[in-house]
Amino acid sequence: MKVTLVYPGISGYGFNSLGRGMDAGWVSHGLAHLSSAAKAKGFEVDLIDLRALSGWEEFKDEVRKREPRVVGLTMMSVDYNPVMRCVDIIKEEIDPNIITVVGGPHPTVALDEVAKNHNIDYIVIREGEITFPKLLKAIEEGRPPEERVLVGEPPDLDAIPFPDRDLFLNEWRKYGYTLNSPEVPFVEELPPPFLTIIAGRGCKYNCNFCQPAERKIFGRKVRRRSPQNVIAELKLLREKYNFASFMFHDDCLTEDREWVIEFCRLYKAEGFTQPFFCQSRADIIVRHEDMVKLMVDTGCRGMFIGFESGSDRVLRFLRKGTTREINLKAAKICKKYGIVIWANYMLGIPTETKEEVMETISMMKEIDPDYYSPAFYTPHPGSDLYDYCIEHGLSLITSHDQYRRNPTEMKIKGLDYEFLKWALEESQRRKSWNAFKRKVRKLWKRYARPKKAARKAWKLLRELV
Ligand code: B12
Ligand code: SF4
Repeated sequence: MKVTLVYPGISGYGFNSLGRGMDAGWVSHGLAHLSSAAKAKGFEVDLIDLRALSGWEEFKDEVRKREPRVVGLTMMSVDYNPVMRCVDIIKEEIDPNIITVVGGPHPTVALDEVAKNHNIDYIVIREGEITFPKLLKAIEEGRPPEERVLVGEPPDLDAIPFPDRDLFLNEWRKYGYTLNSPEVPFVEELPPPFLTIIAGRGCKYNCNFCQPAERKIFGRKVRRRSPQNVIAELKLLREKYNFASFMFHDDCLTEDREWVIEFCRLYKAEGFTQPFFCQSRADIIVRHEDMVKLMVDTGCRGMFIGFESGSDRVLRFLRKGTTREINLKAAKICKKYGIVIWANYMLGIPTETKEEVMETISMMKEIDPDYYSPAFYTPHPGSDLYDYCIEHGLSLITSHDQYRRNPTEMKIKGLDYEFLKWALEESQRRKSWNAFKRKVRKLWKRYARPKKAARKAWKLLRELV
């Protein structure tokens, strides 16, 4: 039976956006897992990636050409509009007999809203690797389930097939994706061929701008693949793509110290030297400096860290479990071991005062990260802070397209966004001395000749004083 999966991620860059880094050049592990699970049960699976298309007419042509029996669509909150448009087109303009199935974070956290669209035949909440192939089988055998909402069974992560990256690569190649890399690299420290990998699901922390969404999708207990299973996938990926770097997508890879230590041991033992990035938390970095050092010795080149705010009151409000001091200490440790810092932080958090925003600015100046990733706080459905914003009438969001953590739109009522725009710029302005040090380091790298780099640095210093 023919199954077409749809990746709808066009809310950021729109159609024709394939290959533009992060949002438009990475695979969806959710769909890649559904694909391998369905293929393992004998189904024929292909993909329509809206990012590769020129517009809705091409989407219609593609669906007609592929003649699927079932179309499966994944959906974050931000994907709501394109997904609704897809199912309406499929049912109303192409063939009402095609069976439509949606799943992913948004149907899981906002089921009632999604269920309103009767062009959706089935909604799978939570995880799909077991339930989706079962549903396909039932449809194939002519005994489709009567209930419309199916609760996905959580799979044993070591028992499911590895994600089907070819689902994306083969499709992208038809649209001229020529990069010899499974996914699009995004920082100079991670050279191509680059790819992303996931070692586990869920997060044990309780930040109010994120939870309980993660728990609703993946359950209360974090599940991690065994280090052996991840290494086995990496070995396969090395053979297949000869990758030069990769990144872990896990919400917080470092939360399980024993896991990290064993992974590092195996990574080295298997002869891997490729650099990688992962996501971590400031408190973990401070608590486990020895683990951080081990990770660096193994190949970890950078960490995504959610510093969020420079105000202790705001960090408490966010239930972040860290403090400004911990944030600063973590940054110091990263610098000590040469870990590149990708700093996530937010401005415009409900209840935040201008003084507290200034504290975030001063913290960012001290942290002096390699990459700034600021956001105007966005209330994401499924999180407690979203509910707070709704209860207090604070959300300015009028379309699902706005559920992005971008720093360009007003999201919360009553805040001075002119000030926040200034704060955004100011938070990314480095102290002169830090800027100088960075330039010298860059020159050093570029010229790799001490005398020439020193001459340029001297010139720079004279300009500075
Ligand atoms: C990697 C990641 C990204 C990457 C890559 C996204 C991609 N191409 O898939 C990048 C950085 C691009 C990204 C961007 C964003 N992300 Co993001 N991301 C993640 C992260 C960390 C991992 C996603 C993942 O692969 N999970 C593992 C897979 C296996 O799980 P899954 O995708 O949920 O799929 C399973 C089930 O949901 C279900 N399922 C999913 N789809 C379908 C479809 C069918 C038919 C069925 C049956 C089942 C099913 O089965 C799958 C297998 O079990 C998650 C958090 C998390 N741990 O999941 C956040 C997360 C999904 N992102 C989130 C957000 C908010 C965003 C952004 C809006 C942030 C922003 N920058 O503004 C953007 C939007 C991007 C877009 N669509 O335009 C939120 C979504 C919350 C919500 N209410 O929608 C999450 C949950 C993080 C959080 N806790 O807040 N993201
Ligand atoms: S923000 Fe990060 S650390 Fe906090 S609960 Fe969400 S995934 Fe976990």
